[in-house]
Amino acid sequence: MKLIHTSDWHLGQNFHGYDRSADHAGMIAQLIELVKEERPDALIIAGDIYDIPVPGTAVQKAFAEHIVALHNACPAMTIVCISGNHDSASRHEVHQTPWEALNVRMVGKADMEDLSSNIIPLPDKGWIVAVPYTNDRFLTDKFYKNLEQATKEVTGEVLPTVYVGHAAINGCNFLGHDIMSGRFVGGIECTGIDEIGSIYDYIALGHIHKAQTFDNGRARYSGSPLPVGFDEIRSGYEHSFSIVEIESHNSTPVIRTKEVACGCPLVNIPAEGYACWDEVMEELNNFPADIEAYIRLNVLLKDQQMLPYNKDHLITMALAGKIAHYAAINPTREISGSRESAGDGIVSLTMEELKKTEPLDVLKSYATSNDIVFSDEYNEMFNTVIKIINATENEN
Ligand SMILES: [Mn+2]
Repeated sequence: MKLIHTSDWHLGQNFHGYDRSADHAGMIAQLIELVKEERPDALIIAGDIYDIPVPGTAVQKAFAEHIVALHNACPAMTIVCISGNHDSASRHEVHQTPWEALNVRMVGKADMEDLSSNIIPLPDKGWIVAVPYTNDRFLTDKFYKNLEQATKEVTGEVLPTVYVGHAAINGCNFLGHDIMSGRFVGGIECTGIDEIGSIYDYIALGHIHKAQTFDNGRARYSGSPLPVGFDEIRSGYEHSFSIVEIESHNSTPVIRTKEVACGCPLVNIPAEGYACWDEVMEELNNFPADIEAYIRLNVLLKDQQMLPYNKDHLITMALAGKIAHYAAINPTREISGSRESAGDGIVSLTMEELKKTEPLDVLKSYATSNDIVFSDEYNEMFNTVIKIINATENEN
């Protein structure tokens, strides 16, 4: 069985006010070429097709055209597309029936009473078990066990069997994701790879944007084919499609990757870490006029230092006559004096991140970075304080 595995397209993304549809179309063109070259039995799209649950009609139209073009590139190929946490599960299935006529399986839910759209045969080649993201507590241990049992019965355990999912797996590398935003903190909502089951020869995952293989080569995040944010272009990040070949049931998959070129690249200034405003602006002033890119400025502020009041004007001047696009400033503050003991002295949360973070998580992260064991007693004391504050606020 031969697969092409991709995920996390995030079509329709509003990227700091810019429209990335041309970049997405360029990514799809590269995928079409790959499909023509490889002629796989299946193309797997493991969720986060869209960036938001209700994308604009132009984005939905583009998606339909992309999928039809992929189908036409290799009509014998089955396309399996599950919904991710950014997609609407019910909208994902609206056109399930006409899509089936083009050998495309749109899977938005998993229902133990009817797994007909979840256990998908690839005639004479194998099976694909497709389970979309679900945000309730539905995917329990019991669900996975029952699904594995049903899969054994339907498939007869003869041909290669592939699981497709959109989930965070314990112990994987979250680099580039905002791990303080709550979803991933403390491993909450993470699934153990063992829970999913042992019958599957390959576990094709979406959700985490950093491509990575784990569980002895049996499970993989294909990663986002295009960087979705500026933290996805730090060193160690690669954006690609995965080509997976499975010789027979119970054999180890052989995985290759095909790198994806991004039409309009994302550029951090400086490339790694942060620099003071003057250094950042010097680099921006020297940025080549003929390179199209989205630029984020990573500015290190010291003590009470603020960003210049005329920063927008200064940035506009630095980019005058150039084809690069300014996208965002990512400031961080270095605090000296009383906080010198705080690890490297850099408070790693921006204000935006801090606003989205639970107070308890801020405290826990502070404790961790200072090698303080955060005991249950601290936990209780802090919750008591929060309760008192909330009660006082409600009175006012
Ligand atoms: Mn995603």
